[in-house]
Amino acid sequence: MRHYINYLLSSKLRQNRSALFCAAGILIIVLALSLAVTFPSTAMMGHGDSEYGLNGLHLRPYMMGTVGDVDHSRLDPTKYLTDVLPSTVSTLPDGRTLRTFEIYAINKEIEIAPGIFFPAWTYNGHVPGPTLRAKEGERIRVNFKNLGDRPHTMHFHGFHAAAMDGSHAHQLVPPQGTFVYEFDADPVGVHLYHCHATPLIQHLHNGLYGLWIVDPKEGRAPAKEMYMIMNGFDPNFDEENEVYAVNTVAFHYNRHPIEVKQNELVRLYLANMLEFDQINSFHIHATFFDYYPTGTQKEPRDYTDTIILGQAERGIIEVRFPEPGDYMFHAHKTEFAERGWMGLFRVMPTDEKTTVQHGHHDLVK
Ligand SMILES: [Cu+2]
Repeated sequence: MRHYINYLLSSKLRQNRSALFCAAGILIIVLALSLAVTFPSTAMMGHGDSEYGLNGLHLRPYMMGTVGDVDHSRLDPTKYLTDVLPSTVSTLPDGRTLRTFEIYAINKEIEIAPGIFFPAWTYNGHVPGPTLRAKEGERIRVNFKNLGDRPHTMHFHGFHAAAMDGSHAHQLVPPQGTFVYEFDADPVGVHLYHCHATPLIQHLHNGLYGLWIVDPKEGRAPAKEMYMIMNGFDPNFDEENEVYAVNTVAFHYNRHPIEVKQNELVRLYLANMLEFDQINSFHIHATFFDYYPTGTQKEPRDYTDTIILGQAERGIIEVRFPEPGDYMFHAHKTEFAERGWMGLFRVMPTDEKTTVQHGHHDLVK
């Protein structure tokens, strides 16, 4: 670069006054660009083309993450990770369990990265909406109230009568309206619910989605269980995501690593609800996991460290970390990872002398 600048300032050019101004202008541009390359924070922390673009994220140079933290009293991805919506339980005349949930739709401004606010439409004031969980064969009743300012619905993935689908125009629940969704918890697996009002792209991207999990009657093996929805946000409304995350807040699990114990079985209920982008992915470092698509089968389909998911694809990941330390997990799409979809598992040592295990596969016998 120096040679180029010297060339621009060569005596031949200096003879020409206008060329000198030209050279000085180019020099300033070159210096500015080299500064931007040397000190990315200088370039990224300014306001560029978009107030909410990469610049607005205040990315740190040389390490993943953002500067500062969000207000967790408004939205807490750590709490979301293990929270299930409380339900009331009663017994039906036929002896079956009736499980009742209360859900409301409400507009709420959420903080998706430090200092970046998004006018979300939410279920129960949180994005993602609360996790609904029940046992196979239970009767489910969801008392839905729309406290938002436009029609919304709840559309569940899984088995139910057409009248409970929450997808047709006549099934829209107007502001201040209510509807009772009722169906059997079936089939076993990890599913979704989301609003099905049009335009769908708007109602989904704005935050109206959550997990709906049906446990097998016999249960699953004991594990540390967590809920994760991969999502993204378009705070400048250009129909492209500027912020990516798992459970809404960019880099949250980098700032607040997820603690697990060495060798313990970790079970993730994972779904992709990313709008605008065609695919999303999930990758864990330094180990492999068992993957059960939609959680419907007893045997894993894959033993891998990376899976690809389209919108509404979901599944169960079972993983163990045999060594203590910090392990990254992130979208294996670098753009998504560097704009917030990145986190850490912090593996705490145990005293037990256990076999080194990756997933359910014993590597040392
Ligand atoms: Cu809606």
